Amino acid sequence: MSKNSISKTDSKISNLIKQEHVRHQEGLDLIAADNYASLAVREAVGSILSSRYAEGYPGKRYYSGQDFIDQIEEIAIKRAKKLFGANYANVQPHSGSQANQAVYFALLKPEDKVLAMRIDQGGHLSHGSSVNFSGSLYNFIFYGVDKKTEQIDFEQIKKITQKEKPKLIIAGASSYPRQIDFSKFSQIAKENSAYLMADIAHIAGLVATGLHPNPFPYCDVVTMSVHKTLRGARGGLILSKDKEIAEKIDKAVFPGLQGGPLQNEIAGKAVALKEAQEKSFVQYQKQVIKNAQVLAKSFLREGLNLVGGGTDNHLILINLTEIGLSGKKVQDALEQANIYVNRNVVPYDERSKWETSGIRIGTPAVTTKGLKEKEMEQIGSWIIKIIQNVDNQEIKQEIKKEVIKLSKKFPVL
Ligand code: DSN
Repeated sequence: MSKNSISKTDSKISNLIKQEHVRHQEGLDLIAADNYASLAVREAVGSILSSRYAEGYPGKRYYSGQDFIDQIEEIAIKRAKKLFGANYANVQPHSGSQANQAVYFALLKPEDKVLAMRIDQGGHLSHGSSVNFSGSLYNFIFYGVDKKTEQIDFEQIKKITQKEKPKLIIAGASSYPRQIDFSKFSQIAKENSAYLMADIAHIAGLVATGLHPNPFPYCDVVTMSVHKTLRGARGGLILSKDKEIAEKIDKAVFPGLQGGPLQNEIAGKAVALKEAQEKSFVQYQKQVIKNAQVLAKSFLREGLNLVGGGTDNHLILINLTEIGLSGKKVQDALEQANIYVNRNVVPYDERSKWETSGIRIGTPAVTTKGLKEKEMEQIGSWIIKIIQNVDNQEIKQEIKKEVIKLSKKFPVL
């Protein structure tokens, strides 16, 4: 086996990694699901653990030599429980989507009814989309947001739940800019004997620091991905408060759905969960919200239409319908100026999911880089200028130069 580093053994891949790094040094990643994990997290992920197999759980593995692997997983579990106030944690899911899959596999039978947020109203692919395993295997029905306020419509949820009696209700979203009231969901779930699951993938960092209400004690199960606002290694996490549910979930993750857990990612999750308990992490999350609110205000000042009227969290969804531009058009125009966002459907969108009528903008990654209110004002004005001059190459090139200058002042590791 070669002992040389990647730059010597595989120059193609090595160069592409370097170019991706330069792209981040010279650009602004405003994709709401993105973030930059710390060097410590990345060291854990790139460690010798990436080559290990460890099917099973701590103390009950199918291979020998698991002393240290067990200790790492136990630490990750302990930290996850402490941070979110849960009684049980499974840190093995390879992703947030697989965490959701495991909960469905544990609590449902094929064809069982599940109530979730519709994808065009803010929900997620794994919450019953017809093109996803969830929508194929289970009988998903949907709630949405109120047409006027664009906030979760609890009256609608109550009515649908009473009529349809779903076995599971999902509270959670991937493009919802407002706080989620888990207590209201819980009341409806309890009255109708449904399980309640919160998918906090996007807001996990805010929940961990008390800047968004905690789904516990209201929910039976909580899923998340660890690498968004929580700023950890890539992967998923499942928390629960009930022993019986936790045992079902453990069986669903392994041997139900996954084989060998990614122990390197579990070590990365453990490191991130420690970082999330530090005071500086609370400051970071506060800045994530402040930065999103500064951006939101700058858009509102220019008369842009924001879904839900603004933001309480790390993301903003601009509805471009009145301007007559598609999300794709604006996403591509911003990319030409090294500003990265993703196009997103908006409530009651008439465009396809490929084109969309919205763009989703998030602040976790740029906040990790160290950008604050002043820079967000500047970025807001660039985004507005590009939306107003979407086909003007000269303006986009001018802004690109400014973006590179700004971005270089805030290097990423
Ligand atoms: N891909 C993530 C997002 O963009 O929200 C969801 O899994």
